[in-house]
Amino acid sequence: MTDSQVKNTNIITESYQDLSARDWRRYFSFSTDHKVIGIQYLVTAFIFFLVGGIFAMVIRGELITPEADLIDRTFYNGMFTMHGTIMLFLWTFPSLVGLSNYLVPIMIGAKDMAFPRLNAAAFWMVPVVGVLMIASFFVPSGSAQAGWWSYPPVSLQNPTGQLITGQFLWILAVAISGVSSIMGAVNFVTTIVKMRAPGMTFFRMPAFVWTVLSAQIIQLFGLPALTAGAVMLLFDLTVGTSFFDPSKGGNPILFQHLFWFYSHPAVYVIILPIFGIFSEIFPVYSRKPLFGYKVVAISSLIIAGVSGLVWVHHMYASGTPGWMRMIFMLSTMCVSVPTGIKVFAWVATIWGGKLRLNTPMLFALGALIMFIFAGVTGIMLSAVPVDIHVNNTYFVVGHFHYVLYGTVTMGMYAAIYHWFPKMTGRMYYESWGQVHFWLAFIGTNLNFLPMHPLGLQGMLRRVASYDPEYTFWNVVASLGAFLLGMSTLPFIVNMVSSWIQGPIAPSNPWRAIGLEWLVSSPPPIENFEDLPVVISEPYGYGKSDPLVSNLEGIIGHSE
Ligand code: HEM
Ligand SMILES: [Cu+2]
Repeated sequence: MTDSQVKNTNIITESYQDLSARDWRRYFSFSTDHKVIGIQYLVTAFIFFLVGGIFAMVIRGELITPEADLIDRTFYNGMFTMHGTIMLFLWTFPSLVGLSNYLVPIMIGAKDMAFPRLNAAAFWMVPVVGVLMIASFFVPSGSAQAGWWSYPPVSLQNPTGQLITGQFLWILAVAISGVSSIMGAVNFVTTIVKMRAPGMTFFRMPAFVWTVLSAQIIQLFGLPALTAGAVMLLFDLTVGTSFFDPSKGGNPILFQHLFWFYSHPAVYVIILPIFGIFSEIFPVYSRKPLFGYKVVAISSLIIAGVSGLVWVHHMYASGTPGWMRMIFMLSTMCVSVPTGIKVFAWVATIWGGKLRLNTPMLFALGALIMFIFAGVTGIMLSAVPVDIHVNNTYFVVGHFHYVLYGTVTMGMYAAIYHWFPKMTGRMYYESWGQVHFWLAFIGTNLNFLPMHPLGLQGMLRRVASYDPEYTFWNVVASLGAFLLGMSTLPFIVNMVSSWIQGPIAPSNPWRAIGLEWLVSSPPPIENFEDLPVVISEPYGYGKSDPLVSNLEGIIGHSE
């Protein structure tokens, strides 16, 4: 580069850098801007993803040999408990809430969320949850060890007799996280229902917004059950009530109902926005409208509804009577209908399209393939005889990691790459993105596929040692896990270096259709100069209809 070129880029970037220098400090403040909050959520969640990932490495390090020789068995219990808890409550939920926070107001043509201060308060509870969780490693009892679902009576054991135990901090953190999520849900539902721009009818909303709406409705009806269960458990643990303690006449199965009444639908709170990401990304990189948009949109609501009627499939082995198991087996299988419709719609969208295999598309395709596999093992598990056979084995662990890593985490990566230019005003480096994808895709399959034969052969989950006959697949899984852990490095390098010095992003690098792509990258403080007036349906790929009637007014006259 010659000197004059360097000077030139400096001039072009100056105005952006002014903004980003100011932004840098805003990320550490009680900002009420939904875009700042969105990025605060995403970065915080990713830091906890790394923590949960390190715990996963410790677990897989222990499991590379049959003997429990790397760490103490009690510590192992703490590791899988905190790994699962952190991954769910501090990675998937907050990262998706962050993405939704960033995108939903812009996608529906609003200047912010309905309740900006509530939004900021909900975010700042997340670091509190994280600190409580991590602090639990430093109390005398050590961290919680009763698994991420914290069933009594195991979770009520308190050998050290202290008040502040790891389990106590765990319950407190989960309860706070529940309150934060309820606050978020009130905000999202109100925003989507009340803040849409003129002309943005429900059936003109991008499918992603439909999925967020459906997911947040689940939060509203489900979270009170979990939060109530957590508070009752806390009372049992600390002040001697006996809601769940069988030795004092309590009923531990009641906790399982309260827990799963929320925690099954919770998996849809997580997966629905990922379905939304698929529905946004496939049309852009196939240059075709989303196939069956209205049906896809409505399917999200149907999935949310049915998801409230299936929770006992986690309790087939909890002494549930046969007739009840049959009912829940059938209702569970019903969820596959609207889900199958969506899978069909995505495949039909991609089919015959002009595919561009950029990093976001690769991640979305990889995630879709792994979701289809997880769907097959999921249907297997919904069948009572299969579940009774593999209950509490590695088959289940394999299944849900295909969902939580293969689909959710990979889908999150697709979204981060796709909207990175919009959020930061910089392009990421494509070749690093490709390396990240292939390492992650191979690593995920090497890591989690072997868990299925292990489970079918009878290897139990939550054990630090195992019979030597299971060694082979465990070695493969651990090597896959280390590869997967390493795959995160090119991602971090890419994100940090492109955010600091990547090429400046235009407002619409992917030639995508949507309100967020009409405004600058990053969007101005209140997103739009004037509210957009929406005049056509989303996904007009291959058509030439304009999306809004007042483009000039939206982006302001300075451009
Ligand atoms: C490199 C990535 C990962 C590896 C190697 C890994 C490995 C494991 C292993 C081996 C277990 C079972 C431990 C045991 O039962 O003894 C486990 C449990 C679990 N993992 Fe992961 N995992 C990874 C990523 C994730 C992600 C991204 C999520 C969620 C978003 C997740 C959620 C869970 C949950 C909920 C449990 C259950 C914990 C419990 O039994 O209470 N994992 N993981
Ligand atoms: Cu379930």
